[in-house]
Amino acid sequence: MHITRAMMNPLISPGQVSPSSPDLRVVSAFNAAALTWGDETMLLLRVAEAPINVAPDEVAIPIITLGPDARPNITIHHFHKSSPGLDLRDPRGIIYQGEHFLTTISHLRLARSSDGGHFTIDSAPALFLSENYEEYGIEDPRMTLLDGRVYITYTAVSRNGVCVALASTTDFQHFTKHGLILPPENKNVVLFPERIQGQYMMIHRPTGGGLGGLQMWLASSTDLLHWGAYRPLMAKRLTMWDNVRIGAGAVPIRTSAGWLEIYHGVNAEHGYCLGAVLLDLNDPSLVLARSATPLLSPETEYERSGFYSDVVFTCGATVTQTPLEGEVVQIYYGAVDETTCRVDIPLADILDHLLTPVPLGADFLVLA
Ligand code: MAN
Repeated sequence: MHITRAMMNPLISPGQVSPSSPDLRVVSAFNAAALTWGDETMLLLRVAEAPINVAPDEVAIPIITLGPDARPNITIHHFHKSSPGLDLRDPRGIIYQGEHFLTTISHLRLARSSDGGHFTIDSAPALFLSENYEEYGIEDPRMTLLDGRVYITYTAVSRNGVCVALASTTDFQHFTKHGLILPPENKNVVLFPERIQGQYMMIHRPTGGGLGGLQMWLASSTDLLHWGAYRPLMAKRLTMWDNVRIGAGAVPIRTSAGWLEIYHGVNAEHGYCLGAVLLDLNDPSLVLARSATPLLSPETEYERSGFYSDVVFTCGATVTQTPLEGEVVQIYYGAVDETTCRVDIPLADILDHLLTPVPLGADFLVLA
């Protein structure tokens, strides 16, 4: 398989992004939705920011409060690092007396490029926090073009949990928020780019504890706002590379062999990796093939060490036609929850990787 990381990786680093307010610094610009729009590649970046001027013996938590005029104000909560009941082990968040908070607050920012490599990043957010259910941030967008409108699914985080919200635009200048479409705990929602059997469809990832948990599901809708017909799609595989958790990544790509979905899988040895699954074109609940080994694992320095080490995580891919390799899938991915990178893989190579028979272990627990 020809896996080519962009020579210029990371394509976008936090230092290139201006903060949304003078009280904040940009920690990460990552997990971007991707869409081909005319002659350009549009990325919708997740920009994570943290408070500035924090004393070395303190940790500061940014939260948005909505003023009477509904304008978001950032409030910074300081915790002394030696406070009893404070758990600082995960750089992404703290637990204080049993309650979870995030160390950064995320919004969504546009970046555009005519070559898929050099990006111009907007100086202001495209989508910012404006609702109570977004008070801890909005994260990990995916963009799908449907009926001439770009729909954006994203994770909305608040004290009430991790939910999924929908927004849309037709021009990348004006954005409309449509509200929550899935209650907590749920994330990693991708919308299929066309109706299937007359229905809009999504892949989502409920985050249940105990039985099941952390596996991918399908749902259908007739209006993109009200969802139902929930059914499990695929589970973790106990002795394979995706044995801890899985979740949809890029928006599904139509191929002659089926819907190609690039998803993330986590394992204790390598961290967050990317793999692929092929779903039936007319009935995506039928899993036709699934990566026996990852397509991409954290291997380079910029994928192995940083804000949250050993992570490659995608929210979007584009397909481009090349003279030598035919259609090439350009997967944009976040590295170590800090930067935006790209890896190119010929579509034919991904399909070969998927369709080459491998012995299925007894733990190949596909719920189809
Ligand atoms: C979460 C996701 C991402 C993040 C990974 C790795 O599951 O929501 O935002 O990239 O964890 O930290």
